[in-house]
Amino acid sequence: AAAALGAAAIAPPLPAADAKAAKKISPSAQAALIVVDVQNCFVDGGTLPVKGGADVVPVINALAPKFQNVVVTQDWHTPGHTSFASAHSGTKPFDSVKLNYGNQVLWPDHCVQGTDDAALHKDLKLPTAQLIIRKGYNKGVDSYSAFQEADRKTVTGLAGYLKARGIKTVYVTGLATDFCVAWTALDARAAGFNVYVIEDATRAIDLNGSLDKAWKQMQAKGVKRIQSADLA
Ligand code: VGL
Ligand code: ZN
Repeated sequence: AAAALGAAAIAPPLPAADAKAAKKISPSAQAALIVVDVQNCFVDGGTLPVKGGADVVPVINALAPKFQNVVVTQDWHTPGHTSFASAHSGTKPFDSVKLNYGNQVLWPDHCVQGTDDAALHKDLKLPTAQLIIRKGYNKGVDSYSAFQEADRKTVTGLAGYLKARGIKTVYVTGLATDFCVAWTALDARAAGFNVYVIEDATRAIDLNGSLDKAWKQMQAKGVKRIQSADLA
């Protein structure tokens, strides 16, 4: 107790709460905004709607002009894709099965290549986006992550692209927080990037506690959880 009192006596005064709140992040030229799967399939009227999914659109539209680098992803499945419950007899959407590469949640048929369901949300305004990366196009392997498919071996090329362009930090937004956003953020960390997830620019599916689990995993790996208001 005496030591604690001593430490308190010499500790510098804490900065005022408002001084801390005013310190905002300005994304540098070495930062990229990653906009994950803001597609018709994941909003109301789509095949795999995420609750409140469309609410991320104005938040992301306001964030994009703060970035010199913007990358967009699209879930882009073949018809009969292995992540669809319809491809596995005796299953229904949201069941889990074991496939040759590991556990797979089964989904309704969604984001099929070239369909309107797989198109980007019409109100998304990202005129400066430099790359659209499509994922999940191998029929027998899912890909939540924008970096690596679910076999944990096949890469999409995104890490190489970002590194070749000198990007060091990524800010991940989009749908869904607990699946494609979380896997993208975790793989970005594993690839050596500084990673932020902008929470209010995401919405979750939250299947059997998946959202809580995803934040815990991200926190454990050093992914930083911020709000859009934290950016200048
Ligand atoms: C996603 C489930 C299936 C996502 C994609 O974008 O989070 N979730 N496919
Ligand atoms: Zn999918």
